[in-house]
Amino acid sequence: MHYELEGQKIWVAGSQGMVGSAVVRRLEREGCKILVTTRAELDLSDQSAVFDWLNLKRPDAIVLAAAKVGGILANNDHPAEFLHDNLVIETNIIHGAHITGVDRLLFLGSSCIYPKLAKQPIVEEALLTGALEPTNEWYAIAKIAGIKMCEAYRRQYGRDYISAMPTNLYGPGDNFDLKSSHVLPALIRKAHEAKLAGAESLTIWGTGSPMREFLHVDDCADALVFLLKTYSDDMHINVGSGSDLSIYDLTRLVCSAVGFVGNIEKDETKPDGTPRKLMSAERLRALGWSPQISLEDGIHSTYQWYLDNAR
Ligand code: GFB
Repeated sequence: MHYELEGQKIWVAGSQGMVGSAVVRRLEREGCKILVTTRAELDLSDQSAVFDWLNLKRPDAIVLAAAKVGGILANNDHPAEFLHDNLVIETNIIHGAHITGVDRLLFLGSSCIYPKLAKQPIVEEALLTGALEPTNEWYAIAKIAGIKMCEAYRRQYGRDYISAMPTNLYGPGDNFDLKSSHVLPALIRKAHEAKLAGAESLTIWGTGSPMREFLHVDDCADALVFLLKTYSDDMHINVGSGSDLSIYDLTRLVCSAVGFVGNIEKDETKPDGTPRKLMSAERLRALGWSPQISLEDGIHSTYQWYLDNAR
């Protein structure tokens, strides 16, 4: 399958977010016309506004990177918003795409769609084979609904809608707010602030033993554009780096990149979440894609981005 992007009109929904903006940067090399919207221009939770906008702009394809996202505590504390906001965005855009005749759409899920205790590395077929991780089941259920919508519109209407499941992402444009962020940007900020304060230690959440896989957002965007050009299948596809490490080891890597030499304390009143979620990268590798940015390089460049932009 080859979907030619040159000359096509591609809407990146969520273009102001970390993933959407990386997809825009990557698509700029493809010779396509990129449509973007700000929150003020188009409220993605407003169904009629989304349908009207699609009717007016008539994109050829959509990358659905818009979502309400957050780290373990944000997910745990705001189940209603994580479920509702994501369902609304997905139904508005996927159904809107169908009724306005958009034939190609790439939906972004998440590795948390898989069962909490799935066999590792997690293959795509593990979806819906077991109970979800309770801290993020609301987000996971919304994302599973999005995957199933793509599958349903393929099956019933022959629409070429596909789904990709990125692992834990990080990079430029990330959220560094300590309450709502994911672990990697939180650790960069904690290590940086501890270094400036001359602190003896920094504190991580949980036991430090959960294993996580990380992928730089520019690698993720490259994989998504690759899939947009080459992939057409009912089955969602994992987008990961293929290796993982413990949160404690990640903390040591971040501290070394930032230059913080103090101790690492643990706040075990905070949740660990799922013990491990390493996705199998085999399906995507077999198609000919693999990541280019090592975790060490990615942490260094993201720290630099934080120093230049986010502080
Ligand atoms: O990245 P994170 O928030 O999300 O946390 P999940 C990963 C692990 O890092 C957990 C630990 O075990 C956290 O307890 N951790 C240690 C920290 N220190 C910190 C810290 O300062 N901040 C944060 N945030 N974590 C999310 C899901 O799960 O992953 C979402 O909730 C989504 O739905 C996302 O799927 C990719 O990997 O646990």
